[in-house]
Amino acid sequence: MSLLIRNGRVVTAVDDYHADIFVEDETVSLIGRDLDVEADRTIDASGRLVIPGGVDPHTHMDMPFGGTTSADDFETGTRAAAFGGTTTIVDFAIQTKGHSTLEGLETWHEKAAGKAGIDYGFHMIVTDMEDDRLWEMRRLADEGVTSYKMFMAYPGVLYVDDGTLFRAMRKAGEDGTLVCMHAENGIVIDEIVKIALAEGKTAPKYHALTRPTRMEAEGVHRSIAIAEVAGVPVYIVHLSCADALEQVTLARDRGAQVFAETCPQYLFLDLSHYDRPSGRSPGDHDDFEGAKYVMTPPLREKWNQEHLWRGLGFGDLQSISTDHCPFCFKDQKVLGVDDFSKIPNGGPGVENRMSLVYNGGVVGGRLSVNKFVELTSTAASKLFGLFPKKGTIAVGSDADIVVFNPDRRETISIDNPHTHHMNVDYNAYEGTEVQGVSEIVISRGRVVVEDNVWYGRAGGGNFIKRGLFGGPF
Ligand code: DUC
Ligand code: ZN
Ligand code: ZN
Repeated sequence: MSLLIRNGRVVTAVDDYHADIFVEDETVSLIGRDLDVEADRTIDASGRLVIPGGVDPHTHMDMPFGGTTSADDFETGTRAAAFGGTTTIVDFAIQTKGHSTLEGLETWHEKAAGKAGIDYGFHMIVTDMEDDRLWEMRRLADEGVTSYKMFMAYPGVLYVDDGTLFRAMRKAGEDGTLVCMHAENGIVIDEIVKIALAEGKTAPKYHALTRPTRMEAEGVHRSIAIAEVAGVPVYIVHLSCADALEQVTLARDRGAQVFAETCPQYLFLDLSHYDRPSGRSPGDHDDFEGAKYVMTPPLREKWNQEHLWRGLGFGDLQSISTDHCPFCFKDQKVLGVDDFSKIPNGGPGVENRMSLVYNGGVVGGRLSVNKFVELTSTAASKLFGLFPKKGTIAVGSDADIVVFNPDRRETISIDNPHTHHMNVDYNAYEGTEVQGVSEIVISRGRVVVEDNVWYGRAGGGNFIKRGLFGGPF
């Protein structure tokens, strides 16, 4: 099977030129002007950007959490990702406390195999790591799971203490792997939550008000310090605020191997969303609309957003992921209708990331088009051992390619079939108009989305064994 993409403006993290791209089977085999080749199919990309498929290094499909399970599984979630121009995700397998991480990996393989419509990899969430289990970490790396996530938040659930953190970090450093950190002081936060509930503060907005930015900044500072002593690079996930960013910047300025991502929710949504009226009839959980935005870290005061954009522009933040972890408003968020601490934490976004970042970044004059590709695809590919198969368009790379219309506008809405394929009953960006839409999405040489129709198949995506951490960059 061969495919010729003609007349497009090819944009990678470093290039910007007009050319044809010839794809044979799953990879790019030729790039040039007016290519004289025969192909099974030709796509005319005139007036379009031709960019590497998006790489979202932070999703939670089919994840048990908060007494329920995230609403997208690997089938619905990867399909929605593809509609939005993302062709690779790195999801999080979880180690059940007291059990082998290898068992956890097996469980996540079972969840994804035969379901994922695009390629995927796994990080491993480590929930305990005694000395006699440390050998598993190297095994995981050999299995292509070359990064781990640990939580300083959620005591009693996913939380690990500093000793565990250090042990696992030291081993990861020896093995050449990367540690991802959910950096928030969960012990202090839980105390603040107890105080709020005792005072009768139960509404969704108290989720945000009990998680101060200082506690995120403290987690970032502490995890970086421990990582420096352990001798391992660290990647701060879902960084949400200026306070935390300052810690990353300070550490990078003194040469520490620290990397960080932020997410669209922290760039486009803010604290005021917790006070949004429901628009429904009184009595129907009228003051509960804010539950849609209960995620961790929470949305912050709006002024933080300019700091995050600046961090992206200056390179202190390397990547934009989604932390896609959707829960339905009616059936799942409602678990916390009388107590914000019982609202399942997480929100949807995997489908809307590329358009949101293009619109806010490139159209908004904050990012070059190359930087847009770097932040949504290339940097994550490099950090997480996927490059150059993923994250660029080059001879020999996987043909994960998006034909992106930089002029087309859509209004993101649960009611707009062009913007919402996620298996969740609301869209966090409802009513946001974006310019820049993924029109044709190609996964390893196969068109999986065109004209808003799904041509992929459950099981069409492959598990990707990722390489070791290769930075710094
Ligand atoms: N944050 C969320 O909002 N959901 C899942 C896990 C996390 O860290
Ligand atoms: Zn997290
Ligand atoms: Zn997450």
